[in-house]
Amino acid sequence: YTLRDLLQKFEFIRNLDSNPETKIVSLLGTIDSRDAILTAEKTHFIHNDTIRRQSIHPPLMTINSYKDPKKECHFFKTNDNKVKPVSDDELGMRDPCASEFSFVKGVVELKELTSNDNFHWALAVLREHIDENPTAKISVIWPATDVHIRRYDQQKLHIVKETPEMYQKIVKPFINEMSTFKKLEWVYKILYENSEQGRIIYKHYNELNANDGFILLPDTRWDGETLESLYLVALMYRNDIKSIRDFRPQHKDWLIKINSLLKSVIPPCYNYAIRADELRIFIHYQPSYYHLHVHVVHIKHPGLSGGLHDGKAIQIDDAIEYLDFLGSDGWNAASITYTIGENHPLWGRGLKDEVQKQLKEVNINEPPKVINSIK
Ligand code: M7G
Repeated sequence: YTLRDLLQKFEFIRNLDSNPETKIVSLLGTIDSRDAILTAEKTHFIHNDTIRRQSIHPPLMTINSYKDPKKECHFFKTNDNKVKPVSDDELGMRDPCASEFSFVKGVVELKELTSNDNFHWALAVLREHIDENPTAKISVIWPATDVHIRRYDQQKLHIVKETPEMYQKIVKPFINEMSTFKKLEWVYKILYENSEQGRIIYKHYNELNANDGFILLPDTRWDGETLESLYLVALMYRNDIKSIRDFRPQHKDWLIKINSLLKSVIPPCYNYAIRADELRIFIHYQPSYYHLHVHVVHIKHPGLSGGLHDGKAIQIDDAIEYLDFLGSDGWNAASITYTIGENHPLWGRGLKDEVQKQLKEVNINEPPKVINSIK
């Protein structure tokens, strides 16, 4: 099925989540009687023409070489698959209002609401275009598993301090169950079967040292249009690190190399419209997928719907730095505090009980059943 077919067959069941800040809505439904999650996200406004044209002509990827990524990344693939160097004109910033798709020149309908003193409000319809100014990014997960549905469903969050003992007893067995080929198939398809090949931004791979390498590509969360919500993901070839818990001092040099490669490769890919120190580079704990991958996000990214802002993100710089202090067992020996939703399987599999135990140990009682009742 194409995404258009999937949309036509979608039968609504209920709302999963909606966030007016991030302008994302997720619905649960069925397609051919199997569960489906439909997500729509409004795209940002045009205010930098250069970036939009970039994403239409994605940068040419570099293979096996990161010696001079800047140079390589100044070449782009055009739609008819030719390689073209970037002109000076394309490198410069433009007047954001000049575009016929901007919210200045691109207003096709306007309904003035009110004005008061020096304040004026109106509703507007803007000119849209599928390449130049698309309205929204739509994605479908089908068939969706229970894990997907729980992940997207609105849920109550809790702060958990996971000790090394809790990791061994509760989390590690869960991670082993989640590390099957089937659950990580999309990762292997990108790494080994050319899935999403046209979207790859950078590939660092050397057959003699395959474990060293990674593939950098846009995360499905990114609309591919708005630089300020840039969201990339770097998938590592090595499969011996399932989560940050497996980081050991001997991984330090490698992690440092990955970190600086990401910082040096990404800015030229986007015409230096983003700088290295505007990139938030982090990993999640708990992640949804237990195969090492690194998130790279623009510092201005508004809300990461259950990611950065709810305490799952560990900056890669911190993860590296701590290896100096954690001893030979690395992150295996740390207590890690993070946020987890009640729908996460680990909450029911023991984290809930442990949190209650920890609170009792420091004499924090359960809240009374009725709070602030007025007699
Ligand atoms: P995570 O930390 O395991 O999960 O990150 P979480 O962020 O959901 O907590 C996995 C990342 O991979 C997420 O940012 C996903 O949006 C992204 N991702 C997931 N899938 C299935 C794909 C995919 O097929 N392609 C791409 N490019 N990214 C994906």
